Amino acid sequence: MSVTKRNEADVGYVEIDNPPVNAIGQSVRQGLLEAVRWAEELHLTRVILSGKGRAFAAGADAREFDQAPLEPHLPDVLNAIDESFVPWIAAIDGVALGGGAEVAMACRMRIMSPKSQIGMPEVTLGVIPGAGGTQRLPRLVGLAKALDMISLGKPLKAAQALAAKLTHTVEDDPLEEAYMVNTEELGCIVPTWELPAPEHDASLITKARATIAKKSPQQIAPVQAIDVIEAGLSIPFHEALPIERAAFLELKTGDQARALRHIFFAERAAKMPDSIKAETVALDHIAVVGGGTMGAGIAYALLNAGLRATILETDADGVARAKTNVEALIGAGLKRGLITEERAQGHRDRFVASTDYAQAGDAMLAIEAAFESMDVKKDVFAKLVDALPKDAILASNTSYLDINELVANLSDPSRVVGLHFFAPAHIMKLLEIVRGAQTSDTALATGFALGKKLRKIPVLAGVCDGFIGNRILARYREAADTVFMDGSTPWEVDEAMEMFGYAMGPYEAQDLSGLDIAHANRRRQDATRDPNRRYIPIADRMVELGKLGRKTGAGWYRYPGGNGKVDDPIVADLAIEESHLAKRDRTDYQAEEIKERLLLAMINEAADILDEGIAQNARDIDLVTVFGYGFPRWRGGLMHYADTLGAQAMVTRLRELSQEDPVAWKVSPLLERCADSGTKLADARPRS
Ligand code: T1G
Repeated sequence: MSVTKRNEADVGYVEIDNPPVNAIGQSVRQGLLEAVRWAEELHLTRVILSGKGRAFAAGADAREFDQAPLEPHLPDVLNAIDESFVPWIAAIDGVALGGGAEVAMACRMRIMSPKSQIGMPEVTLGVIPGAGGTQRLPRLVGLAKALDMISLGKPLKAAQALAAKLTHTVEDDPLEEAYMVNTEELGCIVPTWELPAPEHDASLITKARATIAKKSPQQIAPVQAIDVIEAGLSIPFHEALPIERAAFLELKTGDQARALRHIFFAERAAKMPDSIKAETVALDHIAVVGGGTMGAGIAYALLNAGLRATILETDADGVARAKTNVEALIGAGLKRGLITEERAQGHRDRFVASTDYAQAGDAMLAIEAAFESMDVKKDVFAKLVDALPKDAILASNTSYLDINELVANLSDPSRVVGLHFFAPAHIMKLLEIVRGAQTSDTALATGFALGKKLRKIPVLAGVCDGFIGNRILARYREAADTVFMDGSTPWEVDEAMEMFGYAMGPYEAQDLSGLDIAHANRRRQDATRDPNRRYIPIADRMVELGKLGRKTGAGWYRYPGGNGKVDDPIVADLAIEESHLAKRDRTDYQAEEIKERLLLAMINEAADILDEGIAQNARDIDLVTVFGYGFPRWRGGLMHYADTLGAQAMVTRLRELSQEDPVAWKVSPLLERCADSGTKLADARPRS
């Protein structure tokens, strides 16, 4: 059943019942249309529309977007509601989003509960409202608010909706209130479609365009949304609807909408693999070793999830630093209004920092976020083994180190798992769950359970240098340094990747994190590096010159006065000098080739990662690249983007590049298999 209906005397009750969030699929549309006819046949005086469960309606069913639209089409259903002589009241308790909001706006009246929300997030899926939203919303809230809501996609809380006149009232029991509404009052409300469109205001349109140019560059849906809203200001409502519909239908089959839908569903599919059959250990009290930036961020994420967190440090200074760092995060949460004073106090009550490991004696999970040194981490694990219950799970937040080596001295290596958080740990959604050779299913289940509690996006990774994300990042930077060495500059490389859609290129990003981190990893890899692999020494030269990035006032760029970045000719000269020393001819790379080389380098590396089983599937690699490394969401992630290029085309180009450097550009066997079999990366699986 998707829509239920009943009447009590002359009042009709229609309920959308399509769990879990009342997505408006074909059966819901059919049910709503039938309800309009039913109410008219019974000559009801009102219909009260509600949503069963936790949502009013989450919008059109995005799973239908890859197929041809099925009748009845939502615009037609909503016109029937809006034009019916029986007035409908939307009793909203939960979320009314996208098509859900459009249904509510086709009703004569809206009543929202205090915790409910209403909004038009279509642009986050690469489309625009396709059922009258671009025309009804401006009529209800005015041009400025409508432009803002639709082009940015941010929903309104009930109180904001009331202030914007998008809801008539906010009531604890919308259903009851809808029943109590005076019939005459209801009869006086003008149907939404008959309301006058707001006056055209060029300054508002220009302002809205400037805002999206900054906030969502290169995305086409926000631009189209503004175009359609503007078109509707000067033509009758029913003439504007076909313009809206045409734009929606065209967008939903486009690359950007497909990419954004892919990520939307990939994010929700990120769960523990069915192959892992085990239960998590208790998570109510978790130890975190190390109270630095990462440790404090992890502890704060635990506190935010309502858990107890004990940070273990080596000395009193470390304890003081841990307390300061966590308190600073609590203070920031308070300042931003993300937590109340009461919740902040709750966090403080559930937080301990100590040098005494016995303070975490009952913790069944410990996460070490100590200095990135194998010896330090092994020492920490030894102390945790002594202090915690023997079946407690031990996790390492290491971003590179080999988990299998880390457990070498442990009597029970099965209890160890990698939990790779991304800084800032309480904000970044990605969590790489690293499975060592002997990691038990219980340890993995615990990692996934923690990820769910922290509302993270968990991705299972195998053990290799850098797991999934940092291994791709290392190849990305190597390709960038090679282009830089052979004929470009950091700013040309960054500009090329920003043109592709990154918020910032690899050099500006590394100036933020610090050049010393990658430098330390290169030194760690010295002993095992392939001697036949070309080594680019420029980044080492930078570290030798003390150019570590923003933190030293200069890195790949200069930051005079700590403000904006400035190109640094000294850095450009380094490459020329190193090229000369290496007797290499320099090439004048254009942006298109820079972009192609860096993307193919990452795709080829990711294909190996998938081939080796370090990642389970391409979708997980998309989640890692989008949620951990700034890959543009509207491109769908690295592998989704790769599938738009096609395996055969990529293999052909990679073979050309391998003529230049057969080691760095060795074509991934998985890509070759995909090219030979015509398989998409999305459907490719590990070799074994
Ligand atoms: N279509 C299909 N499935 C959806 C869906 C949707 N719109 N929204 C959620 N789901 C599934 C989701 O995949 C998951 O499935 C389950 O519901 C629970 O979701 C015509 C064209 C509503 C705030 O953009 O923002 O309307 O994993 O895990 O955290 O103009 O879902 O259980 O199998 O996210 O409580 C516009 C998208 C569509 C809202 C609930 N609407 N959804 O969050 O649960 S386009 C949206 C959300 C449109 C019209 C246009 C969230 C939520 P599974 P969940 P949640």
